[in-house]
Amino acid sequence: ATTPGIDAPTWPVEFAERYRAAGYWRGETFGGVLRERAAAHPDRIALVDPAPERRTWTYRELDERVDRLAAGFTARGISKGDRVVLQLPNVGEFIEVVLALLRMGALPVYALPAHRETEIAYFCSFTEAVAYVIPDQHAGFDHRALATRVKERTPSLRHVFVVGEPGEHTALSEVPCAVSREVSRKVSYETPLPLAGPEPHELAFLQLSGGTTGVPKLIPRTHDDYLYSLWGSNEICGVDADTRFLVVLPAAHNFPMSSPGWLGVLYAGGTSVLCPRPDPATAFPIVERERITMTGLVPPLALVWTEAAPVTGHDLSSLDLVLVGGAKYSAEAARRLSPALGCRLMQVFGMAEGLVNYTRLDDDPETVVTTQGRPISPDDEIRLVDDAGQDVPEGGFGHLLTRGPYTIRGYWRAPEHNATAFTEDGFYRTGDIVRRTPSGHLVVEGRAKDQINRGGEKIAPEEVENIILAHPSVHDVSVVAVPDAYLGERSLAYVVLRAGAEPLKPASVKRFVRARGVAAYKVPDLVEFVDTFPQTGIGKVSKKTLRSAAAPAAPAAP
Ligand code: J2J
Repeated sequence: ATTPGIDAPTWPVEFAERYRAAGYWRGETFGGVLRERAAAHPDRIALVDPAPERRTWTYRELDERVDRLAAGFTARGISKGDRVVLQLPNVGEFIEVVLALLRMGALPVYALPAHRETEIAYFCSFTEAVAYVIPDQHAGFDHRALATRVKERTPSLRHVFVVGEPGEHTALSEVPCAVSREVSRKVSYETPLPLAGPEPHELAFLQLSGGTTGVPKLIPRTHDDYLYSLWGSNEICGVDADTRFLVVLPAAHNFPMSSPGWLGVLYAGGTSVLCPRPDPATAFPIVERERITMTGLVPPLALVWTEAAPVTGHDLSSLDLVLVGGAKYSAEAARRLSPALGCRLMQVFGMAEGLVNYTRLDDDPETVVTTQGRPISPDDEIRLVDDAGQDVPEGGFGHLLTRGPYTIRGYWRAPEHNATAFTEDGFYRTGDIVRRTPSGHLVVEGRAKDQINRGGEKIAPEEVENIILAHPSVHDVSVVAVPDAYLGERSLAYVVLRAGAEPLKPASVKRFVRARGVAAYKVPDLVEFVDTFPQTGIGKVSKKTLRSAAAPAAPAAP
């Protein structure tokens, strides 16, 4: 059987058989991998949460803790296949909860710390989540009141678990189950709990897509396919038991989770260290103290680190490899990273839907700074096509289509969207415009999808447009990307006011978006009022024309 579980389109049988036969799908599960690593090297440190007080977990401790949490969740009626919306910053509890749910076969839905009521309510209702896990407060925001409101309007939501002071909800610290602790003391800790855990071909979690539509699509990943992307990444990046990886970006993002990320490091038996904030003032002392060897950054952060490293005086000599990806990294910036940080650079061009490309450790330096790498797998199929879907000549630009052993065949519960987001023969239309060098490396040249890449954070213009359209004075709106020296892109909302409406200020449009309860990075950076939009031949607003209209006037960030 190849059915990965509820409502997830999957690979045709002949592909699944091929991927197994080739050894990509090893028939492992996350729960099993953690157990095996704990048995093989129980006393190695798996995880460090350095703030506010340094906490560590050995592989044995992590495995036991995950068992107790899984048993506690089970005792509270959470079972295999249930969805649990997770919204935690980079704290040890995030890792514990993910691994506990994976062990049970319950499905984490990875919200980001920046998400607010609009996104959270949508994730909870669309996935019919039974539980929602939050911090009490984070970055000046109290998540408990939001959780109360979401719980009131979401019938499926039975539990809110809180890291810290629970208020009216349940403290996560009360969940671990004492009964299973007794069990695990009596028998050796290697003995699995009697959980109806998942099969390797079944769903592991729902990851968020960057999105181009009014609401984010959910990405169903299986144990088999995601684990392949992890060990495949480990081989390319040289991750092993001595790797000390710093999780700088939000741990729920696909990049710091899987490329090779904290899950890749766990697979290899190495150590992950959680960084509470990505700025050099927070991160550099942790790099120094924890002797960090590897990390992953988005381009704007890589710039900040490059500039800060020579002047802050921290000892970063343990750093061996920094991965940069998530948005286009300019060759000029890329050239400066290694000398400044005293480490090697690897570019990574990946996507939560699957395909991940890396430059290689033995690539010549020019390839590393000018390309975004080549795929993990020999069985990652790459097609570059023109607007009509015809293959472009070798070396030419094209729309990137891909299919392979860790690229999804469809979004979760989205048959209509899947009909256009995938070709009939199962290639995912990435929306990226790339070209391929003779060595097989991809160079990202642009984007055909309607999306803004704000320093690695993806914004779906349609989502923001729908919010602004709800403003009583607004007749029409179009949100586009404008170039930005630091973030790469920022967002600009062109607003057409209703005839006779009171004039609005840009700040009041931004305030309106913020008040609707969405992630702060989605609030338009710039707002301009116009009388009409440029039209295309077929009478639709031309985003391309709007973008080029905005480009010359766009002010550069500091
Ligand atoms: C240009 N554009 C890039 C790059 C991603 C590893 C690394 C990144 C992601 C990620 C990820 C880019 N240069 N180096 O999941 O595992 C843009 C492309 C792509 C989209 C995917 C991983 N690296 N991009 O960024 O799902 O447009 O994944 O299609 O967030 O980011 O976004 P996301």
